[in-house]
Amino acid sequence: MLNAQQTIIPTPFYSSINTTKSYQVYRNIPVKSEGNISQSLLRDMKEFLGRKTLRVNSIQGEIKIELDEAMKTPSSFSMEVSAEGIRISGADAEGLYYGVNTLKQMIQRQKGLLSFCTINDHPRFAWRGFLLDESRHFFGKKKVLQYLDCMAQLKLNVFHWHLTDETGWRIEIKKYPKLTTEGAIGDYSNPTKPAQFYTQEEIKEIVAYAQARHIMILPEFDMPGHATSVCRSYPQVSSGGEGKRADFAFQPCKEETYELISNIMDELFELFPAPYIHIGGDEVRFGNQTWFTDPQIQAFIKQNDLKDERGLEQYFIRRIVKLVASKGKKVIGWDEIIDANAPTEEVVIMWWRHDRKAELVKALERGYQVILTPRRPLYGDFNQFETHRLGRNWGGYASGYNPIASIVAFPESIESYFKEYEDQVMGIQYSMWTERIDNADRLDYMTFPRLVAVAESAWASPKQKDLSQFMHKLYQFLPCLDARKITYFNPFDPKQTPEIK
Ligand code: TNX
Repeated sequence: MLNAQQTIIPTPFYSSINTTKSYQVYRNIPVKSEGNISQSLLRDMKEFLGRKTLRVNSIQGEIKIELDEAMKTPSSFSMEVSAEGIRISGADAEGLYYGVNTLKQMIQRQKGLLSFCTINDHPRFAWRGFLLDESRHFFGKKKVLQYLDCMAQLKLNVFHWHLTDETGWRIEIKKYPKLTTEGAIGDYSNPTKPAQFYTQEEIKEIVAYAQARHIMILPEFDMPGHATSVCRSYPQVSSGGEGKRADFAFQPCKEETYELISNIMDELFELFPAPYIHIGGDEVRFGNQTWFTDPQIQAFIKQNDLKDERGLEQYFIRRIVKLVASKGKKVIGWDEIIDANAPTEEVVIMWWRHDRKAELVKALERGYQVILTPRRPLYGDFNQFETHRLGRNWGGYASGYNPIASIVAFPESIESYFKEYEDQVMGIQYSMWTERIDNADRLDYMTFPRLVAVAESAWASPKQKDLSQFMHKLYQFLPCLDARKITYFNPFDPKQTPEIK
């Protein structure tokens, strides 16, 4: 008989097992609750028991689900399997949700025959994220809902939705209809593809679906660079670079620009209840050449004592941070925004440039909260095996890819950089950029099963992490992906699944 550490993904913080005694769950087991428990959670548990291939029999004991306010760790739960049945205690709604989720995994894996055991569990990180880029290629509602289900099963809790970028604007904004009638046309493979985007009604439905699974949706509105799709739709706010990168950046010296951004944010904040908005802030220098020559912009830099174009970029970021704060939210931005020196209470840094550890250290030293999503090992558009050629790599195919093992080893692999600042590390995120991913099968293939390893690193305590045990559990988990009809790379037989195009 296996204990919870050996069967559950992600690995629980603590479990002890008595292998000589077990409790059989039958379909007709009563489900009881104590404290303020969500009705949908109870309904869900009952439905699960009814749906499964469990037998009906005369039973002893019950499943008891209770809120225990004495439990202090957020999102924590405990579970006890004994002759009396199963008791799940949760510190809060998330804890209860994860407790029920864990019990479902156990019943499924062990066909309802559970060894007596005790589990005490809580996440290592509060931020357990997954980014999906739907600007470069659009995958649509059905795919997003399926991924939210997978995330919930893996105890991931933030869906970072990259809905705006150079290629396309993917969300209906009532005040600026051209964002979708024009800005949503085309994708990375086909610039004339008819407009693809989410209506506000669809967004509301997806946000509610995520909320029911304790997943926060973080919208991203990329600025001042990567703003081509907005700038082409509303040229009065546009500036930018040369050639392909014309219209890449907002015109940072016009009041009209800030008005447009503010109005768009008002609609976004109506749709997304998250306390944060991601404002991008990356790679501005890729397409802001006109900032260096436009007389109006040059005069503005002088008038405002901004030193240079980089100073202007930082001015823009500080202004947006203030704007967002005035609307009661906080900003998250890519690590380029550290130097804007915006207040640490109002900004969270997402560190992505794995080759610039100094930026991570700088953010921590300056007191920012940080989320870790370095290209290596956490970008999903990177290859996952040495023979693969269609994804990105860094420094050569032989070693520049992101294998599962490197994800399981993260973030301990870089812990010397944040050791003294653990409290400021909110968590980790897998980021799925889609320039090179133009269909759902390839999206699945690049996401799975690596996302399972991300869940392990985001949830499990470092003391519990063990690569060979994880791989053993992953092998058992693959049928769950089959059941969901998800295409995946098989790390146990890499040659058998050729690289999916
Ligand atoms: C860098 S992540 C980007 C993205 C690309 C990604 C591709 C970031 C802040 N900028 O715009 O999609 O690399 O790997």
